[in-house]
Amino acid sequence: MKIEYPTPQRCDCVETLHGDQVDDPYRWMEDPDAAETKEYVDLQNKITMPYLENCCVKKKFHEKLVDLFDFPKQGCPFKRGEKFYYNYNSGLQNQYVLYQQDSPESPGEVFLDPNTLSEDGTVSVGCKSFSEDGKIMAYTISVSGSDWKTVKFMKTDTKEQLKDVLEHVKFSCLSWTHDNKGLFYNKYPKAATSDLGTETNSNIHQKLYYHRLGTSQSDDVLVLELPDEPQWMPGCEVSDCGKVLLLSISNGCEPVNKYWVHDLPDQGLPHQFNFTKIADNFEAEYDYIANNGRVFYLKTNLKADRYKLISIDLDNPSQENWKDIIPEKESVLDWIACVRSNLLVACYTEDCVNKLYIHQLESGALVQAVDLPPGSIVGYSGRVQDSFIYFKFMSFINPGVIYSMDLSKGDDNLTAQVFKETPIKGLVSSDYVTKQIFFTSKDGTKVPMFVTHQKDLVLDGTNPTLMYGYGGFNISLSPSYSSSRMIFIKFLGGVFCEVNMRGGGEYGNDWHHAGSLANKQNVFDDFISAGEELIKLKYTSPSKLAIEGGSNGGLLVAACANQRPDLFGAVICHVGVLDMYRFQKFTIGHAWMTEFGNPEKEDEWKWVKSYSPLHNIPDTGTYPATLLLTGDHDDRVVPLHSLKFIATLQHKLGASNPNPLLIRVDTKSGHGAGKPTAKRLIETADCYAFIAAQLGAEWHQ
Ligand code: X99
Repeated sequence: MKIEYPTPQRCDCVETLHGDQVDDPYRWMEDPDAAETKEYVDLQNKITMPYLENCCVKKKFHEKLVDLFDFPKQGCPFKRGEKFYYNYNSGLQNQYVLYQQDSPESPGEVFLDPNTLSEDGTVSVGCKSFSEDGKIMAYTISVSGSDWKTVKFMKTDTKEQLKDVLEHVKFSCLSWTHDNKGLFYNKYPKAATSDLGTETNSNIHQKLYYHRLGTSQSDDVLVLELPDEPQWMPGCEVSDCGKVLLLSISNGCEPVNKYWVHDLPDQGLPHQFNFTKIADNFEAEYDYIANNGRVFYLKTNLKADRYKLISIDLDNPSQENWKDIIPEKESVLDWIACVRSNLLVACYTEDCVNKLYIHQLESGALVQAVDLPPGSIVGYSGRVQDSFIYFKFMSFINPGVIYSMDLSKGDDNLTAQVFKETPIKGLVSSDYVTKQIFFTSKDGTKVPMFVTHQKDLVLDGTNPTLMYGYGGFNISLSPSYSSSRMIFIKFLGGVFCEVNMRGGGEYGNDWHHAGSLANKQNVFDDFISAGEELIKLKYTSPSKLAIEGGSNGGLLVAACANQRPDLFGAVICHVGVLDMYRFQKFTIGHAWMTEFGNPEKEDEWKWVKSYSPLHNIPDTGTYPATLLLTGDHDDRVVPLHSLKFIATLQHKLGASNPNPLLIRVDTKSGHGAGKPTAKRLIETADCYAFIAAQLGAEWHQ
């Protein structure tokens, strides 16, 4: 079937970039408010939507997904004040509901239900932060998936809403002073438009404020501004004892920060802020874990590629006096929490699966390892004042188990009890297997991937296979359950493969740096090698191999499609970063220069020049079937990346390519966070319908 693509105007925008002539004929698409841009989006959707509707498994997939996703899901119970809370979704609710209860075993009652905030579920609740006495909950609201937040407040006993409202909030901390009178948060100077989240202007000059309950936002106390450093972001938290304000300044997405501290009085704020600089050079990351008086325990990567726990005496803070409490190990320390005043719960990543350990706080000595099957820890609760923990475990074939551990009876023979299992619907876990395969990448590096499929899969090179990856920002992928992937495996005979390329955090900061900046190509090489390995092992063949990624993973799949169009049968690219010459100009894009480099510097521009998806689309040849997805309120990776890319792809190859080159632009949708279940399921069914159609995967009931 021949598709007639739109023929958008090509303007004569040409720029000289470090001596190169760079055409940008679709520059006009960078204006989201222009009538031409909106019209162009409509034209594309009018081709894509009917195309997807006509893919033969679309309806079946959606029906099956609605059925198999309809099981209760919940988070770990946590204690605030005298009450317990947990997030719960009965199955298909658009947004999780927050319940309040007297104990984790007693029946809860609805405390905050975001589903009541809009008809279609596009208003979501983000962070929640309780005052120290548990009497007030601050929470953020976001509309249509935008990163912009409104902070609201409610009383936890009567559920009464307070009249306080905080606006212009994005990438914010929310941290209460222990007098329960107010909180610290971050605010940007002003938002540009009324339809928040559709604008593209750069997010700079974030400031740190303190809001006093019962007062107007315009009277908030300015705690810190950094007028000479518009891109720095100053977040803070109050120590568990309430006596110290811990300031963390970040400059981009690299795990490094400045770390400043300030004493807080018992009531109110200091008259003025003169921070003590504990670390002031962006050399390492410092993350507050606990304190015992003036001795502070911080997680850091200072001279520790895979992170460690150190202590710093604030009365004696120079670096030669810092102590290692839990030294760096072979595996990566992901997070640590202090519980029961003197214990630490530490979560590590070992070969891409999570492990939990319990340590003593002061000595750092190991108390015990928690026995778990291979998988991920996807939820945790338990704070310094609690003598219990809850954690949630998940794997590719386990939709979630919440365990509890009672720490009130000493340290001997601590055992995790099953608190809540997730009933698995329509599937028998034991019919499926997950294997971890280590393959050799282009430069000889060993890289792991997980494959999950039916137990009786035949390795004859014909299985529809979906490869997924992210590969950046020190973010690790670990096993997780997905109803749609299980449907792909069970009803389409599929193989699902998650690849742990360099650029992620799976093996520490060195693994990250081996796939960022000048080394970014290693990420694509690893992913391509993973595909070649699956073919070599007879799981699949190029025409049966689909790749999917989002955000930085959208960049991944687009770069791989450009470099190896012969290797893939279908490409699903969600909210991708695709114009690597201009990403830093829009919203929070400047923060990614720590990962991609600064295109305004000639040496660093050369890094992105070699792989920027928009600038490396082949001029001839066959391109794999491609579906781009974005949302009109994606203010993390603005839609213009996808719009310019699809226009260029269709212009260069649309007339000759045998495979469809499509874009789906959702309205009232953002980068992903807060997306209502109804939208998620439709979008997911669209993606798998496209994949099944391109790979020729048949539905087996
Ligand atoms: C971000 O862009 C996160 C943005 N962000 C900050 C925050 O820079 O949310 C920040 C500073 C302080 C507090 C909170 C924030 N991220 C997060 C990247 C990947 C990430 C992102 O969304 F590291 F996970 N990207 C989209 C990277 C390329 C595509």
